[in-house]
Amino acid sequence: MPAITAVRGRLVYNSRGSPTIEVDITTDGTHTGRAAAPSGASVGIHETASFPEGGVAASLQVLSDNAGRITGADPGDVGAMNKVIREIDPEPGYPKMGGSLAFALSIAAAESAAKSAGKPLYRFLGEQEPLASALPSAPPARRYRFPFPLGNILGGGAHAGPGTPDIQEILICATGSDTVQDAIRTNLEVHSELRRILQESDPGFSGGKGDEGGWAPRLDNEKALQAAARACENLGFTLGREVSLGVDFASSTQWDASRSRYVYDRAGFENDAGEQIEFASDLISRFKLIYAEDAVHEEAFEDMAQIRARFPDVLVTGDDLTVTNAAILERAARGGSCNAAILKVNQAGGLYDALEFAAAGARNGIGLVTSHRSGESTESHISHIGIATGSKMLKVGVVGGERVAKLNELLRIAESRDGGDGDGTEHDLIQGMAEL
Ligand code: 2PG
Ligand code: MG
Repeated sequence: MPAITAVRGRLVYNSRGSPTIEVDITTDGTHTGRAAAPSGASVGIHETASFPEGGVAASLQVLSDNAGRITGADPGDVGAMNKVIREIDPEPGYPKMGGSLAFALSIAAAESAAKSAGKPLYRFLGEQEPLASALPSAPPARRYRFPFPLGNILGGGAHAGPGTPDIQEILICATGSDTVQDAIRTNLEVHSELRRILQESDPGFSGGKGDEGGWAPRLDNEKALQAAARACENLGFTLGREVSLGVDFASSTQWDASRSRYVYDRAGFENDAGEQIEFASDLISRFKLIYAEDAVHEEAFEDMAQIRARFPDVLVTGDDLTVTNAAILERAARGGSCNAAILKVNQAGGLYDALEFAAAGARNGIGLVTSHRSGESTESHISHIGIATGSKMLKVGVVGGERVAKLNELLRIAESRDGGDGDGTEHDLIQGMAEL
């Protein structure tokens, strides 16, 4: 059994310049895994809080107080690691250590265990319970596929300043690509053509970007979507074929619960619950969206179900709605609220919680979209998590060092395609793109 021989934590900064926690875990004195926790700007009310009172310093104190429990533990079993973490902080939501420490500890442990086993991280994770037996093709017959990269090309809402659209993200996905290399290149081309269009229509456009590398122009929702569609068409693509657009409405940002209305400050209108369903449906139809995330606020399960019923071929996706919580996903599945859900490990806290969520998704036929946060590290564990969980898409942006790191990791993993990762077993072959 591999055993953790050293653990160390430190304060580092994320892509937004906010402090976060990084953890190093060494297995058998040799194999070190490292993970730094990301953080969101549009945070669901049911998400795990990142830090306890006292912030990063308080989490680091919990880590050093409990280093003795962590050393000696088996990092090769995500469930066993979860037990160790739960001994330190048994309450739901990690009130003592904070979700960020649970994230960094569990991912650093998994990386060091994968290294010590000589396996790529995606395969180490794909073999872990409760995920492995919930997937349609369990080991040893497992077929790993690449999720479609889904990237932010135009940002607004909580990710960009005044004058930008109210909706948070306009996303590109190269739905017609049959290789991950082509999908990444296509997303980059659209991002770049969109800049040209924005510059042409507003010579004063500074080239400014939002938190995730999408352009942040002074445009309303409608004009922003038109510009994104034009960028695709200028490159000779037909929307819904070679490429498709998606939107993260992040509607909880607009939702004013005291007045039961969605307030679109920047565009200057308001929607009641029914009008919001029509507003989102209209955009989905006119722009042939393949992907619609949080089109209504985080507690509007029935309104989401209406959108889901209208658009069976669209990935009607929960993010703030489902917050990487297996129990909430089961509820959403029972009510038909979504056919896809975002998986962000730090929304749940630890890796084991996220694997439980992925297993719940697989059992209920809910497609997964593994996702970055707007405040990111330069690491690329989520590229492996996306593959391991059989995600349909990997939402990681298009440009920016912390986003490209995830895409470049997909390119490295693709080198093992058709050749396996060297140990000659069948189940490690990467076979093409996910089914949308
Ligand atoms: C989202 C995410 C990532 P944040 O809402 O989906 O795109 O943003 O990390 O700010 O919650
Ligand atoms: Mg979202």
